[in-house]
This record gives sequence, C-alpha cells and structure tokens, in this order.
Amino acid sequence: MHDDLLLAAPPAGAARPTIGRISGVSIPFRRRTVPLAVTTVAALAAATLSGAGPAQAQDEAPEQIVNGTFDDGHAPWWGTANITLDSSTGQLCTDVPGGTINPWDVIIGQDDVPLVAGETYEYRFFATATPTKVIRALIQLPVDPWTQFMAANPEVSVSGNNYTYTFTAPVDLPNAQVAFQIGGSAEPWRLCLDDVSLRGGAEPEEYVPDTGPRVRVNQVGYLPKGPKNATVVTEATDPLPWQLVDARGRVVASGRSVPYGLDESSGEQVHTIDFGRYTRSGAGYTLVADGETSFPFDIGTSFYERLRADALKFYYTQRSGIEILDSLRPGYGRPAGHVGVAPNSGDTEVPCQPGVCDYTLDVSGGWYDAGDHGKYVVNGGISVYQLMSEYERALRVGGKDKPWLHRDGVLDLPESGNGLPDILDEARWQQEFLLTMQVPAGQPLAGMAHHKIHDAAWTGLPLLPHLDPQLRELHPPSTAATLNLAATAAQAARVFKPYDRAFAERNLRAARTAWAAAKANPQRYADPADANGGGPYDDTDVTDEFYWAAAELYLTTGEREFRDFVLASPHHTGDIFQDRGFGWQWTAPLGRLALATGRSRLPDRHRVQASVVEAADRYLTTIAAHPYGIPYAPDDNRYDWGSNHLVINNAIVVATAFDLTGKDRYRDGVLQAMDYIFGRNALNISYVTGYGTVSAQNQHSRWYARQLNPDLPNPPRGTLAGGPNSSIQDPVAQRFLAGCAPQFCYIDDIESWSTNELTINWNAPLAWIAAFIADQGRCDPHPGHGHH
Ligand code: 9MR
Repeated sequence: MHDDLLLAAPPAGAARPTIGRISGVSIPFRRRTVPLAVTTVAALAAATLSGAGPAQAQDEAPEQIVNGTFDDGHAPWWGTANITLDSSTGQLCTDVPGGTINPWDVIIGQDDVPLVAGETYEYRFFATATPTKVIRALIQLPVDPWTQFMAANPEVSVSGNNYTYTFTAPVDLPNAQVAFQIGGSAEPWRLCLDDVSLRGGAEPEEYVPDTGPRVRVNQVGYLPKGPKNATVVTEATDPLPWQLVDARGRVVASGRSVPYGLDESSGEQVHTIDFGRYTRSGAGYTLVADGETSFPFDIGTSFYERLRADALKFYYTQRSGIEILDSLRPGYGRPAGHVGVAPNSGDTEVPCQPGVCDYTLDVSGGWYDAGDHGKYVVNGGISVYQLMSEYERALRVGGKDKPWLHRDGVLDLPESGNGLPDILDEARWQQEFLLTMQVPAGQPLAGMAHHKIHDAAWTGLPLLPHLDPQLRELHPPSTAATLNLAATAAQAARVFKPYDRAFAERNLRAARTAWAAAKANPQRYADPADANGGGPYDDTDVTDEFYWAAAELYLTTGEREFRDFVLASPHHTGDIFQDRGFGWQWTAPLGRLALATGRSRLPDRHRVQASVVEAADRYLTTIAAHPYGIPYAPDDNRYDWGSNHLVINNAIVVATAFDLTGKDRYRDGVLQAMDYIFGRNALNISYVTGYGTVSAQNQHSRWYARQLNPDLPNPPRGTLAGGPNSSIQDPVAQRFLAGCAPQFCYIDDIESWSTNELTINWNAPLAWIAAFIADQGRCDPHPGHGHH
C-alpha cells in the first residue's frame, strides 16, 4: 500500500459528496424530498387548507419564535452574563469570550416556545462566525434533564450559512427553550445570527446514507495469495459481467457475478464476485460491474503491517495520568488527565461512592475506557488481556526472525528503549492501574477489585481529560471485576517474568488474592442501575469469569486446584463459541482459547484444541453462506452494540484454528472478515479511521471531538468504530436510523454513542488480528502451525 493512497484525497469521482452541506449540515447525508403520500398528517392538513403543496404549507405554518429577525432590537432573546447582545446592525451579534470549557458556558436563548406533540417543525437560522466555529443549536426542555428535541452541531463560517433542520416534537410543551450554546473555545470569537425561525407543519426528513458505488470491496486491500471477494447491490437477477481494472485502466481479469438474492443483514438484493484467481500485487485497482466502479484498493501486504502498529498505538492516546507527547503522536499532544490537578478531582486520591468504603485509593494511570473518562476493571481487563495474548501468540509462532511484536521501539512510546517490547510497555500501563483497583488488606472485602472508577455525573462533549471537573468515585467491588483481575494478573505474571521478576511476582500474588476473594464472595454483582456518569458493565453470571481466571492461573502455575476447577467447569466442555461472539460479559471463550494454545499438561488439551477448530468450522460456514462474508449472523438478525469487535473476535477463533492446523481455509476466513470491516459492507464504509477511501472519523469521544470543535483532532489512524447496533439507543441514531436493517444501523456522527464509539476493548481484537494477518504476508507462509 502506498502511503499517499491512504492519506491523500481520493481519486476524482471516488469522493463521497457531502450533499448535506446544501442545508448547512456537515454530516454526509442527503435530505430527500418526501413524496406527498408519506408526509405527516399535520403537513397534509396544512396543504389541504391552503390548497398548495407541502413546501408552501410549511412557510405558512405558524411562526413560533418571537422576533427572529432582529430588525427592532432583540427582546425577548437573552444571553449568559459573560456576553453582551448587540442588535444594532439588524442581526444579533456577540463577542464570545475565550477560556471557557463547556458549550453551555456561553448561551444565547429564547424561552417559552410552544411545541405540540406529533407536530413536525422546521427550524431555520442564518449565522456567521469569525473565525469559523462549531456551535450547538438546540431546542430543549428548559430545566434538568434538558431533554433535547432538536440538536445540531453546525460548523459556522465567516461568510455565513443558512441552516435548516426538521424534527417532530415528542411532547406537548408550552415552554421549550431555543438555545445556541457557544462556549468551550480557548480563544475569543464573534457570532452573528439572523432570521431565526421555527415553523410547525414541516415535512419530516428522511435520512438516506450516501453509500457510494454499489460495487463493494475491501477499500484497503487484499493479500496477493488471499481470497478476493466483493458484493454488488443490484436488482439484476442474472449474473453480471465484471472487470478488474488496474491503476493504468487496463482490464486485468474478468468474469461473472453470482446472484444471491435478498440479504437479510442489509435488506438489499445482492450478487457476489470472486476474483481470487488474480494474484498480482499493485495499487489502485478497481472493480467494475453493473455500470458502477468500486472504490480503489490495493493488492499487497503492507497495510496490515501498518495497521498492527496503528491499532496498538491507539492505546497511547487513551492513557490517563500522563502527558501525551505531540512528538510521539503528532496532533494528539495534551496535558495529563486526572492527576489531582484542578479542575480534575482525581485519580490520585479517589473516595468511594457514599457508604461503599471509608478509604481513598490512588488509581491514577491506566487507559480511559472509550469516549468517556471512566475506567472499568472488567472492560479494561479483557483489553489488556487481548494485548498480552497477541504478544503470547507472537512468542509461539515467532519463527526464525525476532517477531515484530517483541521489539522495543516499534510503537514510539515514552518507554521505548527500556529493553521491554513496546506492546508490554503499553500493557503494563494498564495492568499497573488494574492492580491499584484491588481492595487493600485489612479493609472489608480485601482482595476483591472495585468494579469501576468514573465521574459522579455524565459530562458533555467535547471535554479534554485534564479539564474534567467532576468528582471521581470508586464503585463497589464485584466478583466479575475480581476474577477479571485474577485472570489478567495471572497472565501478566508469566508474560513479564523474563523481563521483570518483581512485577511478575506482584501480579501472581494479586491474582491469588483475587481468586480467593472471589471464591469467598462468588455473587457480588455490579448494580445495573449504577450508570450515572459511567457505564454499568453489569453481569449476573460470572461462572464464565471463574472459568477464565482458573484457566489463566492454571497456565501460569500448573497447580492442581486450578486444573481441577477448569476440568469441572461446565464451560470447559460446553458449546461456548456463540454466533454473537464474545466480549466483557462472556469470557468463557478467552479461557478456552488460552487453554488451546498455552503450554500445559492439561489432560484433555487435544479435545480443547479440537473444540476451537470445530467452532472455526462453524464460523467458516457462516462466512460462506453470507453475501458479505461476515462470520457473524445472529439468529434474530439483530446486531449487538459494538458488533464490529464481535465480528473480529469470531475471526480470532478462526485465526486460532489456523495456528493450530496450518490450514489455509482458516486464514482465508479471517481475511474475509476483514473485508467487511474495511468496506465490503452495505454502507460502503471502512470502520477503521484512516484506512480506505471513506472511513469512520467521528467516533464518539470527548477529546477526539473534531466534529464539535475544529481545533481538536479526529480519532487517530487505526481506531475501530463500534459499528452497526440494531438497538440504536442514542438520540441521533433514533432520529436518523429508525427501522434500520442491521447493517444500516450505524451513523458516523460523534453524538451516536450507541453505534459510533471507540473503546479499548474493540481496538484490542483489531490489533490482535492485524498482527496475525501481517504475519501471513511474510515469506514463511505458515508461521503458525506445528504447536500441538
Ligand atoms: O460496550 C458496552 C456494551 O456492551 C453495553 O451494552 C453498553 C451498555 O451498558 O455499554 C457499552 O460500554 C460503554 C460503557 O458503558 C461506557 N463507556 C463506553 C462504552 C462503549 O460504548
């Protein structure tokens, strides 16, 4: 892969038009004029009365805003105490002070705007900003919880734009608030508003994602000797001719598509194309079929080598408690977060929630979980665990050369050069934090782990970590967190042993203490309602965590207690590799995979290995039956929160089968799963930032919040988005995606936290699988087999 292909603007004709800009909205989607037949009852009524079409009807719907033209002063508009409103020019202007933190630190508003439930409104305004700024335009409840009925984040330019939004009021309310939240800028700037209007009876808007060419490929690339598949969205019933075209425009291969019919994961009719017989490396290929030309892609190997580094480097800028150096990750430098420096209140001396404990702990360090500033032991644990597993895999399959993963300095971390492989430096940053979450000796529940530490209340976006003013609290210890700590600490004990005996021993002691504490308190579950300011991560079945922890303790110590526990667990022989994959709530597969690959004298080790291969065979069947080649097809046709990492975790089971057997079909299954992640999907999007012509770039995060503040960066290259989630729990997804077929339940908007967040537990499988595939590109075609 050529760097410039990934970084530069896409070739002419390939770029996705940002049609939404026409109406001043900068997310890439089209507003489609809704045919009269499907307009709302309210709009139809207005149209009938006036005898005109819907467009005219909305102009004639009553105006709800008082004095939106500012021709004669600006009453009843108000501003916060830190600004002065000036309407002397016929617009409403104000100088916005710099040095505020939150959007709501500076507001211009109007109160007492009536809304009628079920009525659809059109909200318009004109705005200029000097210099350009992202503002928040809201129509909301005027009191706590400030429920937003309309929320937009337009980027306002110096020359100005007209903005238009429609929404349907969910409630009757005599006194809604129209608010422009304009705080949060370090520098002062100037805003002017004009023609602010809210009229009832507008047409509802329909969101149509811009899915680009109907020929769907892995936008990053295919391995020369790997499978090469594509999908075409088409109503055609007969096979279609296709051509593979190289960068110079020559047809280098051709054939016919295979009609599939209706794909239930997308609700669309599709064909598949297999061009795997073509094996020549190169950049800038396209695939042509049904009059459409795919986004360009490469045939090569280097992109996975870059991804294994980028996906791991993600963790550096998620670090808490340390300054992020711009020299190590250009564009991402920021002060240390939560080191006990105001306005932070943590994490060096964190109290418990009231009534939970009467000590404080220094729990600084570790990684922020996701787009929030919380740190959660169960999720943080599985994440560091998968990183250490990636390292352990490299130890097993290393081959003749020193594996890349074992080198010091490949990730450019502050610790690079200390003699430890960089991946272990990064893992240690998190593992040290996890150890601090253990209840100290002498305290009630000593040896258990606090479930989590996070803000006492949810904060808004954007908010850099060091500016978070919320009280931080430790939450009650849980059995799940305790076992998660036992598992990772047991693993860390063997992984770090050759490098740092003392650290290894500290981990093993912590693991044993945690195991004993969990056995003494086997059913302390996290409260599902404990979800203010952070996620609950609740789980009422921890038998799988017991199995996983026992497996890790056994692999490290070889002791009989742990072996017997493993052999007696129902998860040791149960059918644990599910369609829906695995994650923080379902950890039995972590134990089984570890036992299948780790060195031990486990009596039924061969059966355990066979169970992994059987599961991989089932995922291969799922891939083969799927027109997008996805190893994830839940029975109920509903995609889960973070579905992309479940796809990749299933691919890890398949990759493990490759390591156990050396059979190409498993490696090929893994590559097909990655085709889906890199753009062979219904939305034609690569879910990894910076990889592919169109990639996710607005993942929900308080500090990579460029969509809200152009002075902040997008997430770094190599960041995985959560992906389609059928339950669409957030307001943006609910507004735009209602009724979505599974693959369409995703929107690359920073406010869509249920479909578009980034997390440490989603990037971990991405890093693991990228390293696995990068290994396949080496001269030795089968670095993996021969270890059973
Ligand atoms: O990834 C988590 C998902 O499995 C849960 O269904 C969801 C609701 O509890 O929470 C997700 O985790 C979020 C956590 O609660 C808070 N930090 C961000 C996480 C990713 O969205």
